[in-house]
Amino acid sequence: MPSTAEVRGALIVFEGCDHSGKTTQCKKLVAALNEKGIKTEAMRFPDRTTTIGKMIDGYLSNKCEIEDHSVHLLFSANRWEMVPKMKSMLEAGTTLIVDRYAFSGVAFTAAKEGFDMNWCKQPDVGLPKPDRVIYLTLSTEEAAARGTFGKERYEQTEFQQKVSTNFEKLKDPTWQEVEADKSIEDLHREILVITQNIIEESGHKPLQQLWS
Ligand code: NYM
Repeated sequence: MPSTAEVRGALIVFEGCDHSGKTTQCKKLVAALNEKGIKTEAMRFPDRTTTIGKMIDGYLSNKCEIEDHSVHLLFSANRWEMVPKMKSMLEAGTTLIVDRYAFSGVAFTAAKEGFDMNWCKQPDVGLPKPDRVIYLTLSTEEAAARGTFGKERYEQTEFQQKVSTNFEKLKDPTWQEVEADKSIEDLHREILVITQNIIEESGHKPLQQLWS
């Protein structure tokens, strides 16, 4: 069990549509922060390594069907199962860089027919609240032109447009919107400055609860 540090780590979440560059940026950021001596770990949701995550992986890669409400709850359960680990790492002073979180959960499920955003939020109420959401924006056309779009479930332009609209509805003034339409290095430099500020600001503030 890691011990409690004087200054807690920051909880920083990356959100955005598929292929907006989140994963690349998260990896580079974790490496850069550690190089600067800021203890940092990467996390991602869904975490496909757990029992629940393996079910989600089967669903996303179209190997199995899961009813829409049920899979929404599985995505949420996949976050809750990580909460004890997240809390103990944050308390031990480790900053967490998280690739997707509950906002993806809501934005993707609410893009399906017959889903209400408020219903979608409920299972994630009370999760650790991110100190900042870094929201990478990119036009759906640009995202579609980047790589293997269309391989997994949800990777269709029309669906992604609905997801984008939902992210816009979820966004609040604590989100930091960053235009992702630039080179990997330029975007990285911009994000590194932003995150160092967040880490400094968050260390002495208590961790809050999401949507409660
Ligand atoms: N996704 C992700 C959801 O539908 N609900 C969630 O709660 C989360 C965290 O899974 N298309 C979707 C968004 C992505 C897909 O994500 C897999 P990734 O980052 O490509 O592994």
